[in-house]
Amino acid sequence: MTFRWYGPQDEIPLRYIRQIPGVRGVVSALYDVAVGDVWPKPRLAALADTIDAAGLVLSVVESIPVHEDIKLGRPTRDRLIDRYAESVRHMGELGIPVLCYNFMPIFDWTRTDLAMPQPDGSTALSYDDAALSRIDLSHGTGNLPGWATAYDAASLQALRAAYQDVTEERLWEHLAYFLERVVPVAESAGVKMAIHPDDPPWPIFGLPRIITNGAAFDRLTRFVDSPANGVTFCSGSLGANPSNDLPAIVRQLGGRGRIHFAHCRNVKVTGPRSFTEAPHPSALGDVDMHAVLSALHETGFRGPMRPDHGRMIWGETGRPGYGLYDRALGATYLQGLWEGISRERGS
Ligand SMILES: [Mn+2]
Repeated sequence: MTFRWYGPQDEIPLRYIRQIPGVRGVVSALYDVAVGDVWPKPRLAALADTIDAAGLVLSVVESIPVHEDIKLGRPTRDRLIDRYAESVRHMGELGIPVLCYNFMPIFDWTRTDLAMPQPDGSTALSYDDAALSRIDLSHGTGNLPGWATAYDAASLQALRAAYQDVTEERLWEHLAYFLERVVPVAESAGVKMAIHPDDPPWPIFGLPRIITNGAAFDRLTRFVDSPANGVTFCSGSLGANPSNDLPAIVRQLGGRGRIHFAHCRNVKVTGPRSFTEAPHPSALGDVDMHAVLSALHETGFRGPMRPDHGRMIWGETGRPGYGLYDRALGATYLQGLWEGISRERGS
């Protein structure tokens, strides 16, 4: 069981993470390296040492961001891909086994409300496509929850204009180009690449999104047919679309040994392209967590898992989705479920 930590700037100290029952792995990154720069090996080693000193282990890097020029297929991409591969090589040399990354144009995970009040008094992240369509991006990302300072008006406009010609198929080509060059490096470095599905799993702001379902996972893993070319199974991202059969996706990808990391969280689908993040237990959302973990167990998954996001409970304040308490509850719930499944299956 692992837990995401935003580095020394995180309000949650590693010594607290160490006290969550059964959590031994940390998921982290170098958050102050400019996108497109090589991650210096000494900096990555220092991060791993800090985590090690707390009695934990850096088991996943999430994420090394992919530069927009790579996603856009611009001529500068070759140099950027070389640098990306160099960072992956550094991971391998330090024995960090899994890299979670994504290939979403401009926007990473996106929500329309970062603190939607819930009936129990907690707050949760939520998304509503109709609310998203009302967000005015003409002045930059100031009106988009969680993205306030990311892009000013001019840079966002230029970037969105650049994506006008990038159809889904072209984005797939750019992803294939990237993987053909990075996966062989990852394979020889002993690093498993694990793409995170797009969140939410549909196009937003007119930008293409392609990693949205099991068929996309399958296509991606066949571009470069290497065990190093795998996926992060995120039950919350994929579960936002009720047509995704989560246990079937686990069996399909896990059966081929391509699930290298699992994000397990629950969502309540509240309408078409609308959802609220729910507490982890199956009964409280639309993800059948028992079925998901059973499928993971059955296909031999023994890699790192994390509770992904949590609600804000017990008056906690902090980074939306990344408080301590609800994620800690998620981690213990998931371990209880896993223990039950393991014992029933006699392994
Ligand atoms: Mn996730």
